[in-house]
Amino acid sequence: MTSEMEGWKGGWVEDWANGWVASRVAGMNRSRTGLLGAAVLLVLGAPAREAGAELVQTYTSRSAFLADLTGTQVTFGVESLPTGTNFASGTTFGSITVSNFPAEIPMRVAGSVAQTTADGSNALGMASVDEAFLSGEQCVLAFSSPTLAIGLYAIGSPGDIRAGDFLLSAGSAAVSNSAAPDTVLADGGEAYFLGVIVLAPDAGSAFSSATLTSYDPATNGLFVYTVDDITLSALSQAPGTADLRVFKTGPSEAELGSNMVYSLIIVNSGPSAAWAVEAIDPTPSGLTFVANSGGMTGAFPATISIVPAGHAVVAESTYLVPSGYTGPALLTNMLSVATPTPDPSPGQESASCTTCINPGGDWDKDGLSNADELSYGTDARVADSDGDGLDDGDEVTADTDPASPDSVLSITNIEASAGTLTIGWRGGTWATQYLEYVSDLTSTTEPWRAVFTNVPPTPASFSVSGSAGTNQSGYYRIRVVR
Ligand SMILES: [Ca+2]
Ligand SMILES: [Ca+2]
Ligand SMILES: [Ca+2]
Ligand SMILES: [Ca+2]
Repeated sequence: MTSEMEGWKGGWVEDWANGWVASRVAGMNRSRTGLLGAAVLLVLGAPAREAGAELVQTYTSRSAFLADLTGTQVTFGVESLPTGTNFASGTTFGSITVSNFPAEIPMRVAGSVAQTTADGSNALGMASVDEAFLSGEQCVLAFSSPTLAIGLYAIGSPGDIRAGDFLLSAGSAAVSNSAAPDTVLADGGEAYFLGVIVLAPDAGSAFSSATLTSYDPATNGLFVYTVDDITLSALSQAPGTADLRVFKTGPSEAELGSNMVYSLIIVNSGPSAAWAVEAIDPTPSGLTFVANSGGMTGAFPATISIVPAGHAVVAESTYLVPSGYTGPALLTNMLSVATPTPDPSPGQESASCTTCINPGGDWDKDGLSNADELSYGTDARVADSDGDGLDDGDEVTADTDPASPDSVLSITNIEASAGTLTIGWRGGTWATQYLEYVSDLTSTTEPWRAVFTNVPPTPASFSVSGSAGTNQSGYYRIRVVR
């Protein structure tokens, strides 16, 4: 640790000799015994992310935080007091009451033009020689009304702050700083942004206080920092509503071994932002998910933290149709969205797209292509879809319904009575039906010959009786031609 402290000190403390912040060594010299122990306790008591925290978005970028904010914003940076003013823990400024730990040392308005951030040159510090908080100390903010968003800067000396030195907790959410500052100020001070926005706010999710904890001096060494640009939003704001609708388009046909690309659009017609929008799009049976791109990345379900009113999320979804595809010929792929934000006009939160796979194939070898099977409503993987004994393709030839067992070409009765033979059959309407006869089924020389021709349109049931050709013993069959 010593070498690291010397590393950042080189040439910099001199530059900052009159600045608002002192070195890590100065911090160590401050007479605050017992702080290290207190700091350890704070670590143990630090709030962790809880289940359900997906309804909270955390930020380490102030611009990203501001972009997601809705509602009235309040920014506080002790600009109302002159630089150098001390004030006691528990002082209220407008809607914010500021407390510090340890409370016996007053807070101080630190200020330097070179430290200017969004709200001016003042910052919140402590009434010590360096006018700053020391690691292990914390700043507690209490709000006069339920709050749904808070963001602030914790500003450290150049090179002094490491990832995890700060933790901002609000309600059930907590966010700690990353290694890189969000912005570097004119004098080299490094500003780490920490922000929390409650998504899909309801009565129980707002918070009334937030705590900035700085901790782990045992690991990270002592450091000092100030607090600035405390931004609150959505004070007492009623939850909004968002009219979401989704669109999905894709190829009408796809071949085995090829990729399919779907276009997905999620539109929020407002009036408010939709929070924590979850896009649900299960991979259809038989397909292999390849990738999402655009406004959604990663596999489904995909969560979009916010869709502002009047905005759309546009993405592309790619799937592979494997060469050994075993799914249905008519493939349906559905996208639906869910958000805790109420929808004033529900009913358009899902959209599906259908595709004929391998339209020219005849997987069940019943004489119907996959595309034809779709048009007839038959199963592309079952030759006799309706189980009536005739394959789908043969039924189409006979002009019977391949999807109905009640419609089939079949001889229904052969009766001999008083020397008269009656032969009845049923079939379709638009195929020419030939009643054919052979006297000896085992003959290799006697051809089947037509003894009666039924010309379309043919009735659903028909019979012949007693004519010369149909009144002889032997074998009969019905042949159809279209
Ligand atoms: Ca077929
Ligand atoms: Ca079939
Ligand atoms: Ca059939
Ligand atoms: Ca049928």
